[in-house]
Amino acid sequence: MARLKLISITCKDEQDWLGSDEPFLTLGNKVIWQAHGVDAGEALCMEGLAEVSFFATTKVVLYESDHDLEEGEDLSKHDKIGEWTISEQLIGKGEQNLDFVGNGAHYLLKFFVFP
Ligand SMILES: [Ca+2]
Ligand SMILES: [Ca+2]
Repeated sequence: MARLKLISITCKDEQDWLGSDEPFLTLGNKVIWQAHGVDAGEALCMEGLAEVSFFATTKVVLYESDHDLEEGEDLSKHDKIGEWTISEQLIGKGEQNLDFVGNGAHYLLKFFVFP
């Protein structure tokens, strides 16, 4: 088992051409974080989020929404920015950085993996 602790996400490039972004992050297909009105250059703290336990690996996907999220909807309708698989092999390796680049956007996620 491992625990994923998210630290922050920085918007380096917005997905929407007009206005600000509404990014959200899923872990194992469950929405665990969402923000509204995000502009390039903004760094958003995620340290208030609960740690998430996982076994072996977990998939993290970043999307940008153009309409309100609805319970149980098909998340693939949203603009997907990128996805990564986080492994428990990162335990004890210190702060990690992952770039999510796609659909015209660029976000940087920082996190730790603890035992
Ligand atoms: Ca969009
Ligand atoms: Ca949007």
